[in-house]
Amino acid sequence: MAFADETTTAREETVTDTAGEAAFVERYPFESRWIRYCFAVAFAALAGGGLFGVIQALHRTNVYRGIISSSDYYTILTGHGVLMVLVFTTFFIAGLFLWAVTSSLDRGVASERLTKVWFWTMLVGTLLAATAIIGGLTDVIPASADVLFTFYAPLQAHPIFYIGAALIIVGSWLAGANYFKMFFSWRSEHRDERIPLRTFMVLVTMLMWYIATMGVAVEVVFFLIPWSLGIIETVDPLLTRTLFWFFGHPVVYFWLMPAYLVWYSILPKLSGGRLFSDGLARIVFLLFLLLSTPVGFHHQYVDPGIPEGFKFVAMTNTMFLLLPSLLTAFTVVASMEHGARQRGGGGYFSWLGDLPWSNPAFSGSALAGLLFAAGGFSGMINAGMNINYLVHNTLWVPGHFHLTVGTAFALTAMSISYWLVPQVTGRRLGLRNIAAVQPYMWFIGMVLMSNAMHRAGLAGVPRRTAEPYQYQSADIVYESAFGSLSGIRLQIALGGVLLFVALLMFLAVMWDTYMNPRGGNIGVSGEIPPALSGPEHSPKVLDNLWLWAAIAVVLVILAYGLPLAGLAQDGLLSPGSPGFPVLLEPLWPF
Ligand code: HAS
Ligand code: CU
Repeated sequence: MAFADETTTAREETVTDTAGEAAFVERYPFESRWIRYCFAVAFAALAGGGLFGVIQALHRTNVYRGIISSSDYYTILTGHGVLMVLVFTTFFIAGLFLWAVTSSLDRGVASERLTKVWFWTMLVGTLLAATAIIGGLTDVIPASADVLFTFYAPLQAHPIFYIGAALIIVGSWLAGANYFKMFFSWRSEHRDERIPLRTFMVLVTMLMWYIATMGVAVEVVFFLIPWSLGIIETVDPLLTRTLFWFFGHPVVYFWLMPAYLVWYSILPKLSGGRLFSDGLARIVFLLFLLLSTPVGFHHQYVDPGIPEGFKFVAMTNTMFLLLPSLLTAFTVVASMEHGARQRGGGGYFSWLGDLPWSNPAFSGSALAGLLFAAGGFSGMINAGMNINYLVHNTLWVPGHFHLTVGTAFALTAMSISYWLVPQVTGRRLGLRNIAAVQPYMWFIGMVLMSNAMHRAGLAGVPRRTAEPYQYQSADIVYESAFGSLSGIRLQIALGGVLLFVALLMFLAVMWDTYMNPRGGNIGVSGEIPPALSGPEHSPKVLDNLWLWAAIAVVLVILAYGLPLAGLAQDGLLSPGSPGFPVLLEPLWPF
């Protein structure tokens, strides 16, 4: 498959080349360096997380159990989850956002020191948490953290795991402060202008993030850290779970909104056209700010002790929360169609063939969108209180989130790196033929794995288990209706291996790019054409970020005030539970 050069295939009148305009790295060398550092940590986490992923896929499907023993399964699963959804995501997003704000405001960071501080805070946090997790595999490190990425009490990790997680979050707050400082300095010179779209998207995402992380910050700082240090003896598992899910749902939009930033601002240009509507994009982001947090109880439908009425409210809010994604499906596909028609495409559907499918930055983002549509539908099923009882805690749920965070986010991040990394390094993309195939490899692997996971979940196969035999009785019920469970297990393992190969291909391309010489034609243009319907067609009140943030806070208080007060009524630490397993290892040398 040949790799089409975006600058040569796109039509002149829709995507202008930036001949003469300095590449991003030359204009913003400081920002580029820290974006590169963020991406380097993100890709290292992806490599480690991917390795853990394929090991556990082979182990739990019984295809190959020679690498780990089942007693290490939860260490590997925790490593996979934390590296992928906390480290890879957060660092990639920090770099992407720095690029988005810098390029759309056309100005560098307001404080170089702050940039270094947030990066190092997040990195130290990552190293602490990773040390605790790796400690589960070796006696050399007297720590462990086999608590999975949801770190539910009463499962207890070593304190450095929680301290590390807290530092990652504090670092992300400081990164947000950095973007806001850049915005304020721009605002002082552009009083009456509309906020440039990419900066608007970053700021709204960060406001949502500030509200969402309050839940987990309270959980970790006031309960889990003192508890793991032995300062308090018990915690209330239901209260801490509720605080976790206060954060745990909106965190998924912290992953999705950066992917949407790419789909709204870069994908239309890669398609050869322009974004359909700037105003609609702003509304979508504001809807996420308003509705992301008051829905967390949809992860706790089966938790006893939370009145059904609150769960019902969360379900209703979740259904409203489908709206911004459905609007996105319309706007982004319309923009792609516009691009295809600019490239000479026609017909109702045949324009799809005129999209630049051999450009991996395009194909990866589009395929990520396509699989997200499927992930969105399984999300709708999760969200129904009654149907949730059928799928909760089964393999259906990992099937769902590998399509969402594992594809909508991860594949978009990888594919847009093919476009972004040349700009922040000044080097031409390496191994272009491998890059052109890589998104398809991910797509096929994920279709196999996630489809099989969904089906296994319907057969009652539980999630979070190392043992394929535990659910053998389900085979009898299932075999006649849907095929055999052993076939499903094989598809999961095969999909997992293909995903791992795709991941290695991505890393090879990044490495080869880094080895390319700097300077010359980097093969991509960073210019992004304006929307067909620009911000002037939407009301100015959309840019009043403080108003929307205030409304979002009120909605959170309405959704969470009473339930939290109810949980706290019998005391904040009761009904209490001691930690399991009990960890009383010395804190130092670790
Ligand atoms: Fe979810 C569980 C409900 C979205 C992640 N979710 C999870 C977990 C994770 C996760 C990690 O209500 C597991 C947590 C755990 O460990 O326990 N989820 C939803 C709903 C949505 C949703 C209603 N989830 C996400 C996103 C995630 C994510 C996004 C990460 C990024 N989820 C749930 C529920 C549970 C849950 C329950 C609990 C389950 C349980 O019982 O434990 C919605 O936001 C989805 C809306 C999406 C759509 C799709 C629109 C389509 C678009 C595609 C456009 C196409 C393009 C390309 C651009 C309606 C936008 C076109 C290409 C061409 C070629 C034309
Ligand atoms: Cu959720």
